[in-house]
Amino acid sequence: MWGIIATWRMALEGVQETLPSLAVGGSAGDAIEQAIKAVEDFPYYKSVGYGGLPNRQGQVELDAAYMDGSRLDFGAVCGLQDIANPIGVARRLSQEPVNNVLVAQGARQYALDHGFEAKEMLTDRAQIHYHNRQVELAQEQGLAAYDGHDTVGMVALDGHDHMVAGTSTSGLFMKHPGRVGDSPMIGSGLYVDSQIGGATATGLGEDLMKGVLSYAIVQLMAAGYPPQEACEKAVYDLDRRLRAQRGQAGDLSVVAMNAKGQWGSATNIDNFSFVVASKTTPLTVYRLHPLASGQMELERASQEWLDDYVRQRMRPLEVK
Ligand code: SD4
Repeated sequence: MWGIIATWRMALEGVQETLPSLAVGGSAGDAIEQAIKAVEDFPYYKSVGYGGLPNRQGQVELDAAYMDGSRLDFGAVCGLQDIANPIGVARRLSQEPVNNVLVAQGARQYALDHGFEAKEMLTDRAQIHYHNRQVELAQEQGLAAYDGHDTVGMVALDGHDHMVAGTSTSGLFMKHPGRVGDSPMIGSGLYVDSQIGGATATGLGEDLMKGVLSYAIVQLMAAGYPPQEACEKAVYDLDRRLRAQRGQAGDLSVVAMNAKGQWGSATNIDNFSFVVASKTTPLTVYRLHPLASGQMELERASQEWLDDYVRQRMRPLEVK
């Protein structure tokens, strides 16, 4: 069996690129790195890699993580600036005996020392978004600075029963400098064990971390839950708990795949999209709509919706 599942429609092209290789025994690790790099390199996705939105001081700080589900190797970078592909650095760090998680200047120095490409990651377009948001914040009360954040997270299974997970993000728009979310945190943004399965999350990192959500899903799968039920239970339980204790819950969205290539997804927001393909599932983008019961209504995205998603992200921007 082989398969790959990823958060958001933006992962489609990257995932598609990996399928010829995965189908003939290519490695899950290479698939994750290749697919996430494709998202990092696309300048119009404003929450991952090049073109990612900056923090409130106007600097792009990137978080990424890579986990190998067989050796349980884990590497991550937090607050990395001006390096083209954070996922590659996270993967390289996962192979180190120690010093697997590096932040800020130390992460950047490591990347440069190991031959990773230096690149100015703040685009003109991201600067317009930043400028416009500052104008909007000054004009309108109650506007959330944090809207528009889509982390890419993926889990892959290859034909050698090997599973890998990865994440990459610029985090929340207008975040405090140095702020780190769930994406580079083992167990929260991602977790994978080749004997069980893997999961990855997107949404409000501060809340995703409270449930250590990816690890929780893998533990539910270990206890026998199919991926779909594991995702629904983990998201529903955390959402309910947060609402009961704190009066509100941030965005929580997850995808998971088990060691047999079965997959699942859940969310507490409307219209969370994800991409999946496996030996038995043709490449598909789904849109998810949560029902009051905690179960999910799964809708296959139409070609019109897929095209519109990219058109919206590439539309000309006006300076406010
Ligand atoms: C974070 N979880 O930094 C990330 C942001 C994200 O969809 O996933 N947005 O909190």
